[in-house]
Amino acid sequence: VLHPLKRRWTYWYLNDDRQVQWEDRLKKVCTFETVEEFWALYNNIRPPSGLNNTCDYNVFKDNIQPMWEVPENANGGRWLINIEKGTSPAVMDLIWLEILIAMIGEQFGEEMEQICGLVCNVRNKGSKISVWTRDCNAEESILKIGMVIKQKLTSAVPPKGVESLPRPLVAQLKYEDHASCQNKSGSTIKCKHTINLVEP
Ligand code: M7G
Repeated sequence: VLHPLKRRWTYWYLNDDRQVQWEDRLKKVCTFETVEEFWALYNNIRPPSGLNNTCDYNVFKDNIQPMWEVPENANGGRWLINIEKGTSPAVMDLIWLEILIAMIGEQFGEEMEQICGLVCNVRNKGSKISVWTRDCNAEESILKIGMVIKQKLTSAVPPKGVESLPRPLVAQLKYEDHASCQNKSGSTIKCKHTINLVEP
């Protein structure tokens, strides 16, 4: 018996071929709509920590392409988790899997409508994991989504073979809109919301 997910999702890979345009580096890996199809895929591909520098993974709702230009993302933004350089690979992979399972398992409740997908940018300078949402002005939804991410990162259980994890897994989540990421001049991205996972 297969266990259907509420919706179909598509897993994408951005390769590290810097000779070609960004759009041409982006490839669909697979579309899945059952729990079993998800694990069959997940267990057969490298975790984010196994990707080369400059590669990305994206898992998006089946009808949404993982790029700024499409209407579902044009006015959107992202909850961003900065994975500091030097973070253990197990921590990055766990953050990715926790949020991925929360997303395809519909753990964001009514705010699922705001969610477009999940991205991991693997970068030597520090990787990034982000949840892309549809409307960067939907304050209430954005904050609810942020609180679910916070809760997932607080309760994540280490996988077998990983004895100890930093608690919390990361210190902070930041929400920023895609428009200001695209026009970034230096490091002046305005961050619209912040959630701290550690008490100051
Ligand atoms: P990034 O991968 O988001 O962050 O953007 P990074 O600076 O940490 O690598 C890097 C570059 O990839 C951007 O400056 C764009 O040239 C290209 N790029 C990234 N995204 C998400 C898009 C997109 O959605 N559409 C297009 N056309 N280019 C993108």
